[in-house]
Amino acid sequence: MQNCLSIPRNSDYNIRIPLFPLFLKGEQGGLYPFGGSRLLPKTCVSRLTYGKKLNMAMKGRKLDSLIVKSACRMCRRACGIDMRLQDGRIVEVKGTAENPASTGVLCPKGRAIVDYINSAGRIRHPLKRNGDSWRQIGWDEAIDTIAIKLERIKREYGARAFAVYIGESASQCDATSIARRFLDVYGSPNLFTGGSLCYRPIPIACRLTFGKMFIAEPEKSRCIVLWGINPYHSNRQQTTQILTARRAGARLIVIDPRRTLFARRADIHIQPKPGSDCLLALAMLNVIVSNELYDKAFVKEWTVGFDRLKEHILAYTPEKVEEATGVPVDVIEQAATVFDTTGPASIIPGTGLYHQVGGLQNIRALAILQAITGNIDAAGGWITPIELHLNNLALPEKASGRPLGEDRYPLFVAYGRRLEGQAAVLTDTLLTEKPYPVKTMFIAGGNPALSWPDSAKVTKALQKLDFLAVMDVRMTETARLADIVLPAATFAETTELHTYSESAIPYAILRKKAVEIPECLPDWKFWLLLAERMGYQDYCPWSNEEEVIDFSLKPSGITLEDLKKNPAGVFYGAKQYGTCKKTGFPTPSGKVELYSEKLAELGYSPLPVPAEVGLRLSKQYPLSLITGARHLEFTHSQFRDVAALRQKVPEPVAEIHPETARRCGVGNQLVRLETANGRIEIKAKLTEDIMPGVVSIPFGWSEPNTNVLTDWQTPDPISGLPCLVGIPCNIEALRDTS
Ligand SMILES: Nc1nc2c(c(=O)[nH]1)N[C@H]1C(S)=C(S)[C@@H](COP(=O)(O)OP(=O)(O)OC[C@H]3O[C@@H](n4cnc5c(=O)[nH]c(N)nc54)[C@H](O)[C@@H]3O)O[C@H]1N2
Ligand SMILES: Nc1nc2c(c(=O)[nH]1)N[C@H]1C(S)=C(S)[C@@H](COP(=O)(O)OP(=O)(O)OC[C@H]3O[C@@H](n4cnc5c(=O)[nH]c(N)nc54)[C@H](O)[C@@H]3O)O[C@H]1N2
Ligand code: SF4
Ligand SMILES: [Mo]
Repeated sequence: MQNCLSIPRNSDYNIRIPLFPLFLKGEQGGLYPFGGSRLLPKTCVSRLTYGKKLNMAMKGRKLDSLIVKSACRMCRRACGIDMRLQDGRIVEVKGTAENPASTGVLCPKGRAIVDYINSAGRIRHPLKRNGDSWRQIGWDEAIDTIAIKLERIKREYGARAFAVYIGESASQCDATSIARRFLDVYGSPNLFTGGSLCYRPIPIACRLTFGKMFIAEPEKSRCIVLWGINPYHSNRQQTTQILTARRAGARLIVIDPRRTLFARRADIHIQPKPGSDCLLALAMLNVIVSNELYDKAFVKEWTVGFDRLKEHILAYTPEKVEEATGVPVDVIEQAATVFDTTGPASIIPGTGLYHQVGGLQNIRALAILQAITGNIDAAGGWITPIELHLNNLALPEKASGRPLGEDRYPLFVAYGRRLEGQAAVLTDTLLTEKPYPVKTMFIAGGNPALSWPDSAKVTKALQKLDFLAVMDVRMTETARLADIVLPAATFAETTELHTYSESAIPYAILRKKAVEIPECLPDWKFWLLLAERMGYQDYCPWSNEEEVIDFSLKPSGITLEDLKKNPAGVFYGAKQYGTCKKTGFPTPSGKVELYSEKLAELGYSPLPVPAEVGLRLSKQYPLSLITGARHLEFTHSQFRDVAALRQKVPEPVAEIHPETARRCGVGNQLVRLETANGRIEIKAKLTEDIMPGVVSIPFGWSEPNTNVLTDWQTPDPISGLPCLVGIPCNIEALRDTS
C-alpha cells in the first residue's frame, strides 16, 4: 500500500483545472460553474485540526471563522465542503479546493446546504400516531414502543415477519450494515435497500463478464459514450472529468432519446426508441466483428465464447435493427467505428439503460463492447475501482436465512457480501402474505411511497402493516403512513466515513459533525439504542461513531487518527491498470466471459438478447414514456422544500416534441398522461430536445406522482429492477394554461 497521507508522486490526481471556471447553460436555464480555478495542491494536509477546534465550538466558545472540512451528502458524490461555523451554527459552505474528486466546486444542492440543514420541514422530535394526528414523544418511549412490537411480532409470526428497507440516503452512511447486524441477532433475513431499484445491474453484469466490478475512467478516454445517462444533472464530478477529456480532444457519443446538454455538444447524438438499446448494442457489435475491427490479440488471449458471440450477432445487422431502434444504418456504423477506432474508449451507462426490462442484458452487451475492443483494465477504458478494505459492520456468519426474492432473482440476492432481499416482491408479499406474512417494517433514508413503482399499491401495502416505523429528516409521503416517525440527523450532525470507490479515486474522508439538533439522531445511533433495549448489546459493542469507524477501518491500513489529522481526506492507494492481464480475470474460466455459463445455468440467455416486451406500443398507448430524468437541483424526492432550489425548478413538466404534441392536439398546457397503470395531470412543455413519439417526465414530485404510472409487474427478469422507461402511454389536452 502507498503512503496514504499524501498524493502519490506520479500524481494522476494532480489535475490542472482551467484558470477560468467553465460555465454551462443548464437544461432548465441558469448558468452553473464547472471546473475550479486552481491547481490542486500537492498535499491534502489541512491547516486546521478538526477535532480540537470542534470540541471548543461544541463547548460553546465563540470562534469567528471555524471551518469544518467535511463531505457533502446532498447526493452520493461526496464533494469536499468547508463549513464555516459561527456561534454553533453553519453560516456558510464552500467547496474544499484540495478535495481531488470535487476540486472545490459545488453544485446548486451543495450550495444550499445551510438552507437544507435549517429547513422548517425538519422533524425535530419522535412522533407517535394518534389517529389522524401526531403526538410528540421522547426517544425512550419511541424505542420502547418499537422493541415491544418487535418482540410480539417475533412471538406471533416469527422473526422474518420484520423487514427493513434502507433507501439511497441512509445506505450512504453505513446504516445498512448496522441494520443487517441487528437483523442477524433478531433473526430476520429481510433486509432491502435502494439497490432493488438502482445501479445493481452494472456490478452484476460486470461480475458475470469479468468476475469483478469495473468502472469507466472518462478523464483519460479518447472516446466517451454516454449511454442512457445524463451526468450534467446526475453526476457533477463526472461532468468535470468528461469536460476535461473533451478539452483534450476526446470524441463524445451520446445515446439518449432526449437532446441533453451533452448531446448538444456531442460528435454523434443517437436517439434510439426507448427500450431498443440492446438491439443497437448488438448491431454495433455486429459492425465491429464483421469488419474485423476488434482487438484480436485481447479476444484470443483473454476471452471465452467469442465464436458463439460471432454467430449470435449475425442476426443483428444495422439494416435489421434500423426500424426497431429508429437509428439509421449509417449512424450505427459510424458510432461503432468511432468507438472502436478512437481508443481508449469508455461507455458510461445510466438509468436509461438499466431501468428497462432487459436492463441487465443491456449492460452485458456494453461490457462485451468494452472487452472485444480491448478497453478493459486499461487507462481511459473500464478500470478496477480501488476499494478500501473495511470491516463489515454486519455479523460475518450468515445467521438469518434466505430473504424474500431469492427464488426469482438469485443473482441479485447473492450479489453482496451478505444476502439481500429484492424489494420487487415485497409489495405483493405485504398484500398477499405469500409466501409468508411480513407484518412490521422499518424504513430509513428512502421514500418508497413516492420512489417505488405503482405508488397506489405501495401505499396500500404499507397501510396494511401492523406496524411501520420511519426514520427521516422530514415528513415524507412514506412517513405519513407510519405509526412512529423518528427524527434523523443530517450528514452535518454526525461523523461518518466516506470512500470514493465509485469514482476511481482511491480517497477516504471523514464526514464530520459540525452542529447538533438535540433530538435528531444519526441512523447508527438508533440501531444501537434499539439493540441495547432488546438486550443485544453484546453484539453491538460500540457506543459512539468513532468506535464504529475505528472498527470499520481496522483492516484498511489507515486509522481514524489519520483521517482526523487530514480533514480534507487521504489517498489510500494508486489506480491500477492491466492487473487482470497479469493475474487473470476472477471468473471460473479466468478470462472475460463473453458467453456466460452462469447465466445459461440459471436459465437466462448466456448472450445478450433484447427483452421480448421491449417495444410494446399499442393503439391505445401509442407513445413511449420515460420517467425519472434527474434535476440538478433535487435528489429524488428531496429538497422541494429548500427555497433556493425550488425557485430554479418550480414545477415538473412533461417534455414532448412539437410534432407529437400537434398529433395529440396538445400545446404548452395541462395534459392528462395515462398508462395501463394509472393517470396523472401535468403541464406539457413542447421542446425539440426530445425525439418524436416519446414523453419524458421527472420523478420525486409528490404532485403529480410519476410512480402512479409505473409498475413492478414486468421487471428485468434477471435483476428484478423495475422498468421505468419505454412505458406505453398516451397524452391528452386538459384546460389551457399557456
Ligand atoms: N441531481 C441529482 N443527481 C443524482 C440523482 C438525483 O436524483 N438528482 N440521483 C442519483 C441516482 S440514485 C442515480 S441512479 C443517478 C441516475 O443518473 P442518470 O442515469 O444520469 O439519470 P437520468 O437523469 O434519469 O438520465 C437518464 C437518461 O437516460 C435517458 N433515457 C431514458 N430512456 C432511455 C432509453 O430507453 N435508452 C437510452 N439510451 N436512454 C434513455 C433519459 O432521457 C436520461 O437523459 O443519478 C444520481 N445523481
Ligand atoms: N419513476 C421512477 N422511479 C424511480 C426512479 C426513476 O428514475 N423513475 N429512480 C429509482 C432510483 S435509481 C432510486 S435510487 C430511487 C430513490 O428513491 P429513494 O431512496 O426513496 O430516495 P429519496 O426520495 O431521495 O429518499 C431518501 C429519503 O432519505 C431521507 N434522508 C436523507 N438523509 C438521511 C439520513 O441520513 N438518514 C435517514 N434516515 N434519512 C435520510 C430524505 O429526507 C428522503 O426522504 O428511486 C427509484 N424510483
Ligand atoms: S454533486 Fe452537489 S449534491 Fe452531490 S455531493 Fe457534490 S455538491 Fe453535494
Ligand atoms: Mo438510483
